[in-house]
Amino acid sequence: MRLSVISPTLNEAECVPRLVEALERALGDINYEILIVDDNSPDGTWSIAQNISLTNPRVRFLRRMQNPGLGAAVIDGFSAAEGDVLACIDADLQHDPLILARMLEELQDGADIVVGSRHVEGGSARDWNRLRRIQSWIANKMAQLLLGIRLKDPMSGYFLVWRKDFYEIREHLNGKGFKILLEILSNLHAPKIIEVPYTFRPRTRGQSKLCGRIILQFFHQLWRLCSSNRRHSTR
Ligand SMILES: Nc1nc2c(ncn2[C@@H]2O[C@H](COP(=O)(O)OP(=O)(O)OP(=O)(O)O)[C@@H](O)[C@H]2O)c(=O)[nH]1
Ligand SMILES: [Mg+2]
Repeated sequence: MRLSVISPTLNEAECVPRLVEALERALGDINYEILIVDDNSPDGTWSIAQNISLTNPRVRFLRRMQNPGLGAAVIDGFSAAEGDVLACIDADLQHDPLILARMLEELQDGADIVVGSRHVEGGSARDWNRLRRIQSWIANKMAQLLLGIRLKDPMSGYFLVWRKDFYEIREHLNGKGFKILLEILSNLHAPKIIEVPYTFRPRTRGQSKLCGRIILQFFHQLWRLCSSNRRHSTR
């Protein structure tokens, strides 16, 4: 069983070396590879990843020159991965790598998809301000109600999926949204989902990419997924 850990990056030069170290500590003797999928970041994130890959055979990188965007980067990373299991993790260390081993166990024990969750017991996003909490609550409720997703943290960007399942749905995935997990969940047929709690940490390096344009993209993504679900259910 091989695990591929895919991390999409945009201007995360300071974060990438820390992420690689944290993953190495967390994954111990698990058979894994790390794939940094960078959108040709102006801060040279891809060259930092390239330098690490020269001395660390577990690390690879993709420098994407076209079709920028988080969702498209994850799809390309998953497509280039060699493991049986694909993990998606943010580079900024807000996702705790220490739960990866448990997430992998849950998948091997029968789950189709395992999600790192801030909203199940034991999880939290305690450093969020009031506005971010309200935004997150609204986004969660909309995703749960409009897409019928029974998941406490459907907005998570931290998840594991079997590569064979990704290949089955790959051609139906639209990379235009920021929330690739919603695309995957909307395309898998009645998946068994397990949520593993973790504490979403504050970003200590680099800058957030969450902005008004991304929020608009999210509404567009929800509307698109919701109408395509309706089309399928009325057929
Ligand atoms: N390749 C690629 N990666 C991206 C893009 N946008 C964001 N990312 C990466 O996706 C991950 C999540 O982005 P963040 O900006 O941390 O989003 P967030 O965690 O929802 O927001 P914060 O809590 O404010 O950090 C990070 O590793 C980013 O570098 C993009 O357009 N292309
Ligand atoms: Mg982040």
